[in-house]
Parts: sequence; structure tokens; C-alpha cells
Amino acid sequence: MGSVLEEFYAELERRRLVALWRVVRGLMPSQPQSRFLPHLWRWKDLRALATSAAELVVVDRAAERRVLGLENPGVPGSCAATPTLWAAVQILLPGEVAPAHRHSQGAVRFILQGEGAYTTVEGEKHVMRRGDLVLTPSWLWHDHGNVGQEPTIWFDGLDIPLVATLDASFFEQFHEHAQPAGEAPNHRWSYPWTETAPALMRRGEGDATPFDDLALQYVNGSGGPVLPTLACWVQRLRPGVYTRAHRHVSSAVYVIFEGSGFSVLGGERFGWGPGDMFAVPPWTWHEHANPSSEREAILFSIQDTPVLQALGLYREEAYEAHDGRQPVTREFAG
Ligand code: GTQ
Ligand code: FE2
Repeated sequence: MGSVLEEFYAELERRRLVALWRVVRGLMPSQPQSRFLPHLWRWKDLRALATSAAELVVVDRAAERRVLGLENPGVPGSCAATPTLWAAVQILLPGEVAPAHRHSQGAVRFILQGEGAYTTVEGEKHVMRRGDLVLTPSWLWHDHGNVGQEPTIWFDGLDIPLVATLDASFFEQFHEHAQPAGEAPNHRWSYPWTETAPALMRRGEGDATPFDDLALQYVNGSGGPVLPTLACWVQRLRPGVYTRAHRHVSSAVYVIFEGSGFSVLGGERFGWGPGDMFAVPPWTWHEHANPSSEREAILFSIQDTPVLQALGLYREEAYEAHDGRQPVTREFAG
């Protein structure tokens, strides 16, 4: 029956063709229209559910990692916190070894709780203590063990969604459960908190930035980001600090290491405390505040900035109205 035009569109579909004028606004919006939403995951829930996972699931070749990923509520089924970033909590019990493997996805771990765990990266053993950052760059063998007395919980950040979009995933299991491991005297793939904390505390008034207060990037030997796809930062919000808002096309996931405060993400106020994690999607206004009169707040974050920069797509914008602070229209209830 249909009109000539309808028949034309049907023929396009049969020939696997698409008429740009019917899809262009969605494909090429005037600015990013992310389906990803700002969201916060509470430490209380993360720790409780990780602990349940530890009771219910053993770590072996069937379930190689006991990991709970933060899935963005704006994109159910995405297995992603932001368009490019996988963020997760991983728990390992005393005596357990998560088997050795390697993959094209790059990983970072930021340790939150427990003593006595280590990650072996290419045969080098890196201890994991609270506040340490341990890297597993693309395609390097890695296994995790816990030789301590208590469960260890850490934050995982990976570029899984990016690699999935690019269909560039490779994965291999090591021929043994664990790698033969030696010491790692030169910390090639780790940044101990014992070095990070003093560097962060040495920052003062003169180093403050309007959007992040006192922030430090973890850098590689050449001063670049820790991974080609992912940058890591740690920042101190001094007591009473209320940063200005900005937005950028890069996305991020934050982990609260110490202190409490709130962030305003796309007009919504997210209160946070130790262990909470939140996602900032691309092109979302965000600012952070530490209303405490005496306590510092310390935030760790992963950012996909290197990807956007490498591709010539990076943009950022400062929020100019209202003294650089967003009006709060909602309070996050989750
Ligand atoms: O610990 O090797 O969160 O391979 C996701 C994939 C952790 C890991 C994750 C992984 C790992
Ligand atoms: Fe892995």
C-alpha cells in the first residue's frame, strides 16, 4: 500500500542503507547528549555485597575475579560506569589467589581496605596497602593474591567499554594458576600511598585550582598519564572548599578515600563519605565541596581524558553563571 516514499525507505532498509537526514540529529547533536547519568554507589552497599559475593562465589578458573562492576542506571546492560570506563570493587579473601591472565584492556587498582594482598605484574610482586595505586597495563600478565589475615577490597578501573566499542579485546589465561613472582624494587607499576600522601600534603594555597582544589596526577616515567586510555588523579579538598563548576567531554569515576562532602553533578547534589564512588558522564557540569571546618577530603579518580586528547576531541568549559556554582535542583536519594 505505502506511498512511494515509504517504499523507498523500505528498499533502503533491504539494501542495508540508511538515509542520513532521518538520523543525523541523533548521530550528530549540537553537543554531547549522553545517556549515561551522574550516579553514586554507597560504600555500605559495595562492601556488604562484595562480602556476600565472597561467601557465595569461589575464585577459580570459572570466576577468575570476584568483582562487582558499577553499572550506570542510564544505560542498563552496558556494563559501564561511563561510555569508556569500567569501575568496580574487587574482594579477595585470605589465602585466595585470583589466577593469572592478560588482556588488551588496561587496569588500575586503588586499594581501599585490608593488608596482605599483592598483585603480580609480569612476574613482579606489588604489595597492595590502603591508598596504593597498582597498574596493570595492556597485555601484561597479572594475578592477585591475599596472604594476609583479612579480606582485601580494592577499586578497579579499566577501559573495558572503550575496548568493547572498538572490538579490540584480546584475552589469555596463563598456563599456570599464578606467575612465578619476584620482588618489585623499582615500583614500575605501583604508586605507594607512602609516597602519594606526602606529595599531596606538600601542595598548598599556591597550587590550588578552581575546579579541583589541590590535585595531583599520577604520571608515568615520561610525565604522561598512567595508561594510554586512562589517567589517574588524587585530590585534596581543603576544609571549607567549594570548587567552581566545569564540564568536559572526558568522563570520570571518583572514589572517596577520606572525609565527607558533596558534589553537584548536572544540578543534582550527591552527598558522599569514605568509600563512596560516583560517575561523572561526558559534558556534565560538576563541582565538589568539603563543608567540614577541620577535615580534609581526599578523592581518587580515573578519567578517560587521554583518549579524548589523543583523538583531538577534548573540550572543556567553565560554568560562568552564579559565581561558577550550579543551582541545586535535586538531591540524590539512591
Ligand atoms: O583484576 O584482572 O574489574 O581482568 C575486570 C577485569 C578486574 C582483574 C576487573 C579484570 C580484573
Ligand atoms: Fe585482569
